[in-house]
Amino acid sequence: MVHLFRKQEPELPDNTEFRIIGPRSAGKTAYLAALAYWPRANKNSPIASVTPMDDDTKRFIGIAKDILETGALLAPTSRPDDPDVIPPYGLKITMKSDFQLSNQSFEVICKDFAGELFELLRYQKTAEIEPYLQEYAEVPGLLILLDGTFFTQDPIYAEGLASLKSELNLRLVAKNKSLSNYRLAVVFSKAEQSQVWTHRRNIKRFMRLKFPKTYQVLHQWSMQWNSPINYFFCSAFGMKGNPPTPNVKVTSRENGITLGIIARKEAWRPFGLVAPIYWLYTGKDIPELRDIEE
Ligand SMILES: Nc1nc2c(ncn2[C@@H]2O[C@H](COP(=O)(O)OP(=O)(O)O)[C@@H](O)[C@H]2O)c(=O)[nH]1
Ligand SMILES: [Mg+2]
Repeated sequence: MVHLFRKQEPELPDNTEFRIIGPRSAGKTAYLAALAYWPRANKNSPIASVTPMDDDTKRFIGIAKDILETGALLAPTSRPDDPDVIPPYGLKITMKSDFQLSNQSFEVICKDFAGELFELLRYQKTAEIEPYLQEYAEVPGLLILLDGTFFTQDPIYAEGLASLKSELNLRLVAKNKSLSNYRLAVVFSKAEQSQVWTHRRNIKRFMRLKFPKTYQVLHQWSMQWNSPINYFFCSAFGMKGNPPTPNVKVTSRENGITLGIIARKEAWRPFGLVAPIYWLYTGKDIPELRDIEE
């Protein structure tokens, strides 16, 4: 019996590491911080808990709280020459049993990489970042995090992603890895902001309207590689109250970049953080994990 039951489980890849890539200030550190700290799930959320698996991750949770509550450490994430020195954060994500998801709990490992990498890719300065490119090609998939509020970056995102695609292609082929197994979860951050929130029900339409060049590059990428791609919205801060308003005190909007901290800590509930990760590992898109309310 046990054997039969096991056979029905979709297989998780052996390697449940992923990497986040995205431009500076897209919210990569905030995304990981909110995920690790996991303040308060919606009572209807399938997620029971997110727990750290090691001391580095526990320490990161302490920092995470400061990042999100006080805006501390919003200095750009550093980029050592060797990504091996960056601690991998390990998180165990556990689902509530009543959702009967086939993977009740799973462990993921991720590193917080600097946004500068995206810029260097765009300028095709790849020699400088070779060890990072090797890491991207080692993991089974990437979480591409883009600033959903920064529409004018569309051509820049498109260029960076086009370069990422060709660089990854070279390295996957060199490693004898199949392109068609490589997964891309594309996540638009800051989705509690009204210019994104109004599109929350139709992400493809949002992309066609606001990020058409980016969408074209990503769509062609997945067609050419015949590889899985999926699109998500997320917010490290979430909404508060009824009717819902962004739970963010925007501290500045410098050159189009939205910077902010949590407005009401006791109402803090990020959304959409686990859906892309669950999809990266299982290929399943669970609407409740997207957690977008009316
Ligand atoms: N409104 C809003 N701001 C966010 C969100 N996530 C991050 N930010 C802000 O975006 C800025 C850059 O975030 P950070 O995580 O340092 O970006 P990184 O450079 O990609 O690591 C900070 O001021 C964050 O407070 C979000 O979900 N909503
Ligand atoms: Mg960062």
